[in-house]
Amino acid sequence: MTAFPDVSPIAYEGPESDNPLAFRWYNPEEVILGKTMRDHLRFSVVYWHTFRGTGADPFGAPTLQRPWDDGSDSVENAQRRVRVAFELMEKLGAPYFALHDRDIAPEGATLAEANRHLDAVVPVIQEEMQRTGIKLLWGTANLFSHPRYVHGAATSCDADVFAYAASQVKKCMDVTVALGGENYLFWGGREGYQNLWNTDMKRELDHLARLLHLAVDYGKQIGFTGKFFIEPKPKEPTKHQYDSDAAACINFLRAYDLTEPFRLNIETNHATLAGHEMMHELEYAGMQGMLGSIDANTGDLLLGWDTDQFPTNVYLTTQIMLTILKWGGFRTGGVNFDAKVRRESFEPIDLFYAHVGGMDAFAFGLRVAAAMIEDGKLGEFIKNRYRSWDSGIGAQIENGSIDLPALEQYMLEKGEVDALASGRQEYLENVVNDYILRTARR
Ligand code: XUL
Ligand code: CO
Repeated sequence: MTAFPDVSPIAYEGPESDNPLAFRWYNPEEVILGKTMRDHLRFSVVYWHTFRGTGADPFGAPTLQRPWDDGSDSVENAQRRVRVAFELMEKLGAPYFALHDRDIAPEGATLAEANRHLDAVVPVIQEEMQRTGIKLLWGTANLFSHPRYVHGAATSCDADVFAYAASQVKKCMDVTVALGGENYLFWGGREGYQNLWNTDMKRELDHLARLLHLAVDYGKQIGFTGKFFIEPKPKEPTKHQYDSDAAACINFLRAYDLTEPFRLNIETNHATLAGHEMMHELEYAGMQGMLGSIDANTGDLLLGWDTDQFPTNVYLTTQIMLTILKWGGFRTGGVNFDAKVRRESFEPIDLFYAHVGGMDAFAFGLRVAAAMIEDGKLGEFIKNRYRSWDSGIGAQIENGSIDLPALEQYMLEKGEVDALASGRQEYLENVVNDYILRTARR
């Protein structure tokens, strides 16, 4: 069976290609800054949007044509979907994928039944992973779709809901380990609140931390050696998500002694919803040593919700790759396309256009970022801007060898600060455009 008979494996054809199903910039074997593009980017396809998305929205019915999917909740349908998923990922040359437990197998009437469904699908995934060499970037439990999670999962007011969520996490960690998953993720889908009149925030956050500690402890028991991720998002579905942005997540992890096992998975559209640029979120996580992975997508600035569009903006991907390289590149993380084709793009082939475009946009961004780093002009500018800290009074302040009276004495003698230099923002934005345009012309 083939779901995409007309699609051959996507090949690198270079910038001059006009084949819509070829890479212009992503050349997996090409070495950039000492590493292959494949190893820099570690592309990952998500099971949920790509194989479970239907195109339904609050105003309309499903639109996406998925001829291999009979729309049923049967285990056979789930197993067939696995074969299609691996055909797509193999043809894309994506080395990784990511999943929720409920993406790969149907929910059950009881926890035991849901677990049995997983046990029936996981061997098919294992078989396809072996056949293709594609690996699992991370697994996560869906603790937000089922009505039992209406008041939250770990942060529910009902202790049985916590117990159910914890059981789901346990099983999903078992599945992740069985599939050799490199990380395990928590996105706090309904971990937040709508109204403080009915909410004990302190107790809810204590419970959230309790679940994460239970997962870390269980990971040790079952030999999970990967990283745990949490994924910041400020709103949607709840008005106030607890994991609202990188700074809030890091503060939470630090407050509950979880910074060692955890890193952040930063998503572009979530950064936008938090009122930050993606580059800001990455820089903040990076400087704290907490940058783990990214969910690659983009929002629409004219829409205030999580549209999860595929990223095509090379200015954005340049900023992302520059910041990721700055903080040492991906270790266990990768570029995970948490993105969906829009409901108007309903043919199966649109899944290929979307991923090829996203992969190429990131490959292009990597090339620009590498040029910026190799040339060093931008780095030099920042270094030079802070040169007053490298010696004299600046160095004394930084190394803590001067107190307030001594600082006052210094300034009393000097009288006023020396002339300041321009921030040169427009000049620098022009330099960035030069790097992008030169990379495109190369
Ligand atoms: C939701 C979101 C999730 C997580 C995994 O906005 O990004 O798909 O990435 O639960
Ligand atoms: Co995400």
